[in-house]
Amino acid sequence: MSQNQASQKFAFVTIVGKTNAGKSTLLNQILGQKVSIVTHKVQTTRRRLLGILTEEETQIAFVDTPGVFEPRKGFEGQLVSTARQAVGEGDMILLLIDASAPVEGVERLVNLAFQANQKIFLVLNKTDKLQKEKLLDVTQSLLSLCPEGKNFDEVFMISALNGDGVADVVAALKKVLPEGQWHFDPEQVTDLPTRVWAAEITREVLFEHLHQELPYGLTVETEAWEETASGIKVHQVIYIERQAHKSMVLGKGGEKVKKIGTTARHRMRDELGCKVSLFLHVKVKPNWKEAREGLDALGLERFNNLED
Ligand SMILES: Nc1nc2c(ncn2[C@@H]2O[C@H](COP(=O)(O)OP(=O)(O)OP(=O)(O)O)[C@@H](O)[C@H]2O)c(=O)[nH]1
Ligand SMILES: [Mg+2]
Repeated sequence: MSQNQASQKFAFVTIVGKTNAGKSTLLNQILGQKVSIVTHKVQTTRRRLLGILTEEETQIAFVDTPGVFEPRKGFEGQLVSTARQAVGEGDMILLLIDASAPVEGVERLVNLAFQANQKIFLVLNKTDKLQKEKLLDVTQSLLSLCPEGKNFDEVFMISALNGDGVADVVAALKKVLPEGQWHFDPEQVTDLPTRVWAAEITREVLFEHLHQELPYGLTVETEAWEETASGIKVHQVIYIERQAHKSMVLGKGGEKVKKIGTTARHRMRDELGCKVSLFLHVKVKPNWKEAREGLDALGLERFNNLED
C-alpha cells in the first residue's frame, strides 16, 4: 500500500435504515459506481455488502445492509438480524431516514442504533421530494426519539438520488475517522465477487420488469463466468419458486426474458467496460428462501443474449 501506514485512518461505517430509505442509492452515490442494486420496491438488498472508499489517508468501508422492517417470515427475520449484526460489527453508524415517508416505526431503528454505543450521524434522505418546513418538522420528531441524555453526533439533509449534501456527509466522516490501518487494498471498491454482483444486476432488472410479489420469490446465480479475448461470457440461472411463474418470467415467445437479458447485459457492459454475452436459464426451485440447497430443479429453459 502506497500510503504511509502510520498516518492511515480507517472505520467500518454501517448504513442502517428502513427498507427503501435509499441506503444502496447512497452507497452508489458515494462510490460513484453501482456496487449495490437499487429498485423502487422494498427489500431489495438481501445480503450485507461492503463499499470501500479510499481517499488521501482515509479508508471508509461502508456496510450496506438489508433494510429494517417488521419481519413476517423466517427469511425476512433473517434480513433484520443481518442489519442488527452489521451494526454490532461496525465502528460508526449512518442512520438513513426517508424524510418524505412517515416517521412511524423509526423509533425501533433509533433504539437499535443507540444500543451499539457508536458515533451516529442522522442522515435525512429524499429531501428533493419535500419542502423545507416539513423537513424541520421531521428533524424535530426524530431528535425527540433519542434516548434520555443522548443525541445524534451530527445531522445531515441529503438527496442520495441527485447527490445533494452527500459530499458533506463524507467530509464529516473523514474528520472523525479514527487512526487505524486500512483493511483493504486501495483499488478494491467492494467485497462482492464480480460474478455475484453480475447476478445482482440481473435481479435488479427482474425487479423492474416483474410486478407484484413475483420478484420476491426469485433468486439469481451465476453458474459460469468465462473471460475471453473478445469479452466476458456469463451463464446465469434465474430460480423461480413455481412452475406457474415460468411463463411470467419468459413472456410471450420468450420476449420478456430476452428484454431482461438485453438490459442486464448492457448494464454489466457499461459498469465492467467490456463486451458481455449473457446466457439466462430459468429453473424451478421451490422454497429456495427456506432451503437454498438440495432441491432438484424441475424445469429448464435457456435464453441466450449475445453481444449485438
Ligand atoms: N426522490 C428520491 N428517491 C430516492 C432517493 N434515494 C433513493 N431513492 C429511491 O428510493 C428507492 C429505494 O432506494 P434503495 O437505494 O433501493 O433503498 P434501500 O434503502 O437500499 O432499500 P432496501 O435494499 O430494500 O432496504 C429507489 O427507487 C431509489 O431511486 C432520493 O434522495 N430521492
Ligand atoms: Mg438496498
